[in-house]
Amino acid sequence: MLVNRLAAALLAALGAISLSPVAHGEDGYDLWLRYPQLEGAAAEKLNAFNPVIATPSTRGETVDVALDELEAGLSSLLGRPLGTGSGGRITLDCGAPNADPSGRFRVTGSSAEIRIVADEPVGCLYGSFALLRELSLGRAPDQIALDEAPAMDLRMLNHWDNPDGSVERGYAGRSIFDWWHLPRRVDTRMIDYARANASLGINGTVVNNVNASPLFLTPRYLPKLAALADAWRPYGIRIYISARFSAPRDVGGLDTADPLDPQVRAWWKAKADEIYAAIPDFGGFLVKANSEGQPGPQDYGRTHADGANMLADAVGGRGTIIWRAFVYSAEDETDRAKQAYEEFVPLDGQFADNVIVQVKNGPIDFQPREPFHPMFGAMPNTRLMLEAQLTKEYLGFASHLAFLAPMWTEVLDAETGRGGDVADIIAPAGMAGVANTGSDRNWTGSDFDQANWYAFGRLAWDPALTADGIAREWAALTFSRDPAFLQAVVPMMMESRQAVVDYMTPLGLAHLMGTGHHYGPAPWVCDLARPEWNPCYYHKADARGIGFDRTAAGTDALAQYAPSVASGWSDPRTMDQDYLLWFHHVPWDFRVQSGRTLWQELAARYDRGVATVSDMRATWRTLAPFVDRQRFKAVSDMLEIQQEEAQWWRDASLAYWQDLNGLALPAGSAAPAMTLDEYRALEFPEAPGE
Ligand code: GCW
Repeated sequence: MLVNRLAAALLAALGAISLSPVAHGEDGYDLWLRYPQLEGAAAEKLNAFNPVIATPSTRGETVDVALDELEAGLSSLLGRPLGTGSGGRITLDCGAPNADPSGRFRVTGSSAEIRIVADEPVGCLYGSFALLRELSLGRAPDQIALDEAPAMDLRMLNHWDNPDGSVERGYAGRSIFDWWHLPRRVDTRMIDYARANASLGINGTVVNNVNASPLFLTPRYLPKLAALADAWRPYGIRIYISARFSAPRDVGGLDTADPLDPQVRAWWKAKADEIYAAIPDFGGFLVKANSEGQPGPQDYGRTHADGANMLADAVGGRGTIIWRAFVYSAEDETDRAKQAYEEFVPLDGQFADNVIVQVKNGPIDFQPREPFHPMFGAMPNTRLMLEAQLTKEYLGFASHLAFLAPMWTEVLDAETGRGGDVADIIAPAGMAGVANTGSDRNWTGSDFDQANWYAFGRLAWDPALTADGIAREWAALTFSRDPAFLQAVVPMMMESRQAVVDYMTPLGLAHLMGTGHHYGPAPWVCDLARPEWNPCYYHKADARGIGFDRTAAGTDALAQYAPSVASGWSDPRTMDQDYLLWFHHVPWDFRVQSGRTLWQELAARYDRGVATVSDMRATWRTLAPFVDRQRFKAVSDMLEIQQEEAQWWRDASLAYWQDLNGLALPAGSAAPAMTLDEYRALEFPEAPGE
């Protein structure tokens, strides 16, 4: 096989023939757990080792799952069933189950044995997946030496799935949770979902939307939730639900949800007891309160801490309350980027021990690029968790290829100036990712969006991993281990997110997407009811200049950062230009660091974004020999859409800015294909996810 490929590559290089794609098709369902048969030296080494799984002395559901994974994965890598007689022994020493497992494991290989040692069974499961990953990547058994423990306790997905099967901001079909048939029927997808998560170390799942239906707190849903909890328990995954704060009123028969009201407190306590009776390891509640119309403690003149602590009291030592800091209000004239900090930082130290405050990566809302949220580091006496968004609400849905690990490492590595980088600040709590899964056969709507699920899990396990290392691993596991493939696909993935920034919101611009669905450019929208719904609120462009002044002369949002950080962003001439228009309003003829005027630089960045997408397409075209026909075509089709839409973003944006500033396009920059009015008239009634 390898020899054939080399020969084919040589001939292709000579221009003698064109390569035909790998013939068989794959639909992507198996994610990064495909374990295709090893070839070459890696196959020889594993065959020489000839793995035989030794039956561990202590068994249990999690150890059994680990054994199943090893058996299936190893035989798939070998292309034959495992032997039972003599051979290289794989031994598991898994400790005893523990309510609060560390997840730690060690995997060490020699020519005669691979040992998986863990503090408790789930560590053995993680170690088994890690071993399979190493072998899949071509590592020889006697070279395996892993000693790992997760950097943070909570590594969770947040699903924005609704009881009717729709998914808010979901671009991969319908919900994977079949509430209609649960609890009687637990779809096999629920097991494959758990396998995928466990393979990354993800240990918690919130199954319903933060814009929560109170249904999840009714007796009708309890058996459904319990059935999922039972299915996922062997995989080390605890179930959580989003709780609607007004549930005592909505479904509890009370006339208030005031967190200080004794009847309300008693209702939540009884509700928690009822849940724990059915699901002893229930994780807890995630709450979106007093944000975007959701009910919350402020409806009763109480604080976020009052609300969170009331729920924390109800679950007690049994679980965790995850309280979201994504709050903003139309009545408040304050810069939206400042509101969460202003509401929460004064409450530092007031939250109960089992409360975690969950903070989005940036201060606005999952934009292609935002500076890190100023709350990180500003609440030393509160556990803060990072919320990332896997589903690409503002980055082209599942249609555009954008690998998000570079975005997340940018945030995790950001120095807060107040006790470490963001990864340090969140270490005592964890990371949550808004899931991108759906009923589509490939789970995530596009093959490359699987990489974002993978990357999220890997970074929550170890935020020190590099984005390109993760890309390489994922691409090798998902498509091909061939070095020539990886050499081309990894750089393509690595530049993809910056490309989106360039063609959508270059130089620190943000929130210019279409109203409601958030797809496509709409920088011209200025007349929506709430000020901060309008792109114009964010770009503040007019005939003279563009950008949001967040310095002391403007909203002074900059002052929410530590002085050492704020000073780095205070001078538009010397600062990182990627955040320029986030923090500053500058004239169109402002000189940026490249020596160009701002207007020229904007045009250059849009053009660069479009050009990168063309390059990505060209790269992908060369990769047909390494990818099965079905997934090759699926990715090609998406890249074609992305290229057209990158151009659309660039053209429509430039047409609008030009309409404001009256400037000619810089030399060499092509005129938009349509008029501004034509771009403004475009509508997308079928856009998914709203
Ligand atoms: O990103 C915005 C989305 C809303 C979402 C909200 C939130 C779940 O547009 O759809 O609601 O954020 O994070 O609460």
